Amino acid sequence: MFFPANVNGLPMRRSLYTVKQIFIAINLPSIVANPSSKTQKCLTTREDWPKIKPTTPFGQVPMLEIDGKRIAQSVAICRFLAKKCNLVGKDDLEALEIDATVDTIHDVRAKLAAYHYEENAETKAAKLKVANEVVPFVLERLDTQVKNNGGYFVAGALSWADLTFVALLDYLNFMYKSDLIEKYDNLKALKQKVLDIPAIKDWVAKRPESEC
Ligand SMILES: N[C@@H](CCC(=O)N[C@@H](CS)C(=O)NCC(=O)O)C(=O)O
Repeated sequence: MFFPANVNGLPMRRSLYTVKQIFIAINLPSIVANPSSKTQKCLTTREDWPKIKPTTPFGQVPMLEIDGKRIAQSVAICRFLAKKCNLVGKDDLEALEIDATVDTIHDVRAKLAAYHYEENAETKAAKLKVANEVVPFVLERLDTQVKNNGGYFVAGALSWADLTFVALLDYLNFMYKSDLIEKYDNLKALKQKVLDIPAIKDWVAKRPESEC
């Protein structure tokens, strides 16, 4: 379950689901068997949120429901689903590198969100200054990481770190108001490779408009 916006639910949605508004995915076996398939879902709208909020574990979405058990936290949910789809590397060390990359991507997201959602003009300018320093520093290193790993973030194979990065890019660009990867050829190639995966290509062509 998540909002129809390019926020925390996006990596889950882009890799695994098609969705119109907010939904509860309840048929995990079918997601795992066919990640690009439409799953059983319970559609609702943003207006329903005040009613749904108290029924979620911590008053937030995204939320995954399996066999009546409701679980919060997008990164934990993505990691769980990635395990089911063999996107977590082939050993613990690769899994660690993938986790670390996902955390780094979310650090960038947090810096940009801190700037984007700040309302005080002076504080916003200070947060933009921080973002302007941190973002290129990190992207440069992520670009080199992809270059050194056969075109993916870890061990020359697609992982949920690659999906997380590409899934969040639109949202990151929206917050930063520019194309973050314009100068980074390896990240651009990675983006294209992920977007060319047939199930993802199909989803991107059909997905509903995001609210942001
Ligand atoms: N750390 C959580 C953050 C979740 C979060 O911020 N959810 C927002 C939407 S993206 C939300 O549910 N907002 C509605 C509310 O708090 O009432 C995650 O990654 O899942």
